[in-house]
Amino acid sequence: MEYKRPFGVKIDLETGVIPGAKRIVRKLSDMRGYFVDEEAYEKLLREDPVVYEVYAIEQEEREGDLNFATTVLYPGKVGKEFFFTKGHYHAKADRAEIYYALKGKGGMLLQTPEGEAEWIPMEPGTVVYVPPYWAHRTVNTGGEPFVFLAIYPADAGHDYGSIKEKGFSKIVIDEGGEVKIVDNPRW
Ligand code: M6P
Ligand code: ZN
Repeated sequence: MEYKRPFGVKIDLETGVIPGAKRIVRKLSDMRGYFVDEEAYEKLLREDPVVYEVYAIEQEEREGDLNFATTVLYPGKVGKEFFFTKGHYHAKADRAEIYYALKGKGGMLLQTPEGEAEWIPMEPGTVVYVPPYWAHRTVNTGGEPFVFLAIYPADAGHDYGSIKEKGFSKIVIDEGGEVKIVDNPRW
């Protein structure tokens, strides 16, 4: 049998960069319709900031194998809403995932297909278990880049559809300097 070769890579803990990884950049213009305050979105779009970058080491989509990726989620807000990742279910919905926070401050919004939401705060050292079937989105609630590692089954895939349409049942906002998890008015 032909074995795959093992390897080690070193994550730059300051920047989140994984050498040799595939880099994906998500700018504000890639996230039209995701934020609640459309006026604030259009205004900030003139600058079109990078919202997050992903550095992914991925294998062929095969059961039993693992992918991993760092995400560098920049600080910022659209109106009151903190910058976040798009968020997704897994295409193979029963696949779980592990996140490990490396730098900065934020949290994860998770949601069942029925719309039951959970908020897990994250700081360096926090490990989050994403159970099968839960959609997941990370949010930067701090003033510096929020960097974390994610490890997920190689055949999990991404299902963005329903999150792109409806979002999560909760949103994460800055209310007078405090982080608040409130009902999504568009849900
Ligand atoms: C983590 C992993 C990736 C995911 C990325 C960005 O690194 O969960 O699979 O792609 O976050 O999140 P999204 O795909 O929702 O934009
Ligand atoms: Zn995932």
